[in-house]
Formats: sequence, structure tokens, C-alpha cells
Amino acid sequence: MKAEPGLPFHVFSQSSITKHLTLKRYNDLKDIRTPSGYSLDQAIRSGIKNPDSSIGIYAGDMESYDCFAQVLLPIIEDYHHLEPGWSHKPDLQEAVLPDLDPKQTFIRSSRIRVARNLGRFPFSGNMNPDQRLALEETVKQAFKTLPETLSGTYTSFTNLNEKQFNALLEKGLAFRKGDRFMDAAGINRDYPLGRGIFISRDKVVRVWVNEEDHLRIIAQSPGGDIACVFNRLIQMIRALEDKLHFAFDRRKGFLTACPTNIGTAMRAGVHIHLEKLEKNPSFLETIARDHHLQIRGTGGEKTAVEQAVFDVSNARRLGISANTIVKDLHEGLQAIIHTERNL
Ligand code: CIR
Repeated sequence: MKAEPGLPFHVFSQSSITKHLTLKRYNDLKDIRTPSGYSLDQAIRSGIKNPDSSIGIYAGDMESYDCFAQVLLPIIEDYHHLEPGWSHKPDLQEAVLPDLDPKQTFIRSSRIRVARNLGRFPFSGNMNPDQRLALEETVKQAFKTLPETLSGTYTSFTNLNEKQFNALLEKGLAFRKGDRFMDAAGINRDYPLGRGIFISRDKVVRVWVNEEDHLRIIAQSPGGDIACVFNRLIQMIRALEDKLHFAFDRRKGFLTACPTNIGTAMRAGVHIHLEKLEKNPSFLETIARDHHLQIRGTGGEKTAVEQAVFDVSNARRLGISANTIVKDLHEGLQAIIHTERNL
């Protein structure tokens, strides 16, 4: 789609901002500032610098969703395929679901994460160094109050030398600077200042601090016992939400830097080895569509499939509860494993 003349971008782009940021909307919003001083021009920096963006816009604080609703709402409704009258579904209860692959023939690992931001801080692309450090300190204090079953260690990346950091990275326990999309949005600014990771003693629960969102709360375990992973995640979310005030809106759910994550802000997925389905991609695509799943490369978004290991996760995050997401994933994986066995 070609953007209208008068907009700050005139590129041939398929991004959501090219589609939904009309000249009228741009002119209506361009002089508005959120309480933390964030502007529409800042919000769309990433999409302008990266014309191959699929979305192209990031919120700079929780108020961005109201101040720039004229453009963000159509983007959200389009991306999340929302019907009129949509709203966040708050259900978050422990689940009971059988392990689909107890011998770990197909499912290598299960990982469920939620994004959370603290309402009183600007979002990641809009933070100064003092704010990043203050956020890290606030979260560190909350980690100290965790019950015994969730307790663990917080490691600030600035306290690590290169060798120590690389050792964490190899174990999948650290995160690097984000990609060029996040970079243009300001999310990588001052890295690694204020960034770090909390790891529970049993290593199942981790929390990334000051990545794309203030917090990424993650539960991860080898094998396919999705319910077990989900239940550990819920325990951690509940323990932290008692101490920290997460950015939340009754209709839009949990508010995140990227509008693709709002709502439950949850991504529940597995790494699954599918030798036969790799050669029959149309079967996999059909099952994924029927169960609202997303098939990605081994390394996640915008990566290739290596040695037939696929990343299968939920495609929907808003207008659907966390429990329904996990149920959809479970049913979809059952269908995938059944097809793989019988091909
Ligand atoms: C983009 O607009 O392409 C990047 N900011 C990433 C968008 C997030 N992910 C997605 O569409 N699944």
C-alpha cells in the first residue's frame, strides 16, 4: 500500500501504520504529547526507519493507548482480528491438561511468557537511564519478597564480565540487544544498563527486566507438560502483581510496548520436532489455522526452521483468555502429533 502524501513516510510498505495512519489521523495526533512527553513521531520511528515492519509503532507509556487511540485501535483490531464489542478476558486459573508427549518424542520444550509493564514508568523505548535503573531497583525489591517456592537470584547484566555474560547467553538465560525494529524505537538505548534476569532456584521461572517490556515473566521446561509450565507461570504472576502495579486497561488488558502483545500479553508455545510435517507444510498450516496457532522458525520470529524443529505458539492474545490460549495450544498440538505419527 502507498502511504498518502503529507505523511512522514512515502514508502511502499505493508506495515500497519501505512495501512491505518491516514493523513487526517496523523494531523489530528501529531501535536499531542502523552504525560511522559511521548509523541506520535516517536511512536512510529521504528516503522519509518524499517519499511519492512509488519506493524511499525510502539507505545511509549500506558497513556499512549488513549492519546493515540485513533491509530492504535484500528491497528489492534486488525492485528488481533477483533469483532465489534471485543474486550480483554481476564480468566487466569491453574489448568489440568495431560502431558501430550511424556516420552518427549516430538516436543522438545514448552515455554509460556507474559509481558508486563509498570504503570508509573514510561515504556522501554521512552525511558532515560535513571528511570531504567529505578525500575530495576523496584523490581529487585519485589523479587526479595517472593515465597520460598518461587525464590531465586537476580543478576544484573552490568555486573557481569563478557565471559560470565556469554555463559548465561549460551544457556538461554540472558538476552542481547533487540533487533533493528526495537533499536529504531529506542528500546536498545543504554543497553545493558538496568537490564538483567531473575532465575528461580529450579530454573523453570525466569523474569527478564527492561527488555522490550519492563518485565517478561517466563516459565520454561523441557518436554510437553504445558499445564505444569502454565501453573508455575501463574504463581509467579500472582506473586509479582501483589507488589507491582502493572499497566492495565479493563478493555485492552495488559498494556505493552508493541500493540501485538496487549491483552493477555501471553505467548504459549513449544519447540516441536516434525520431520514428516516439514515435508507436508500444507497439513501443518491447516492445523495451525484451525487452532489459532502461529508457526515460526526455530529461533522464533523472523527465523528459519532448523533440523525440522518448529516453534508453535498461539496467534491470538487479546479478546481471548489465557486459559483458552493454553487449551487451544493443547488441542492443536494433539492434532499436530496425531498427523505427524500417521503420515
Ligand atoms: C514490526 O513492526 O515488524 C516489528 N515492530 C515487530 C512487530 C511484532 N511482531 C509481530 O508482528 N508478530
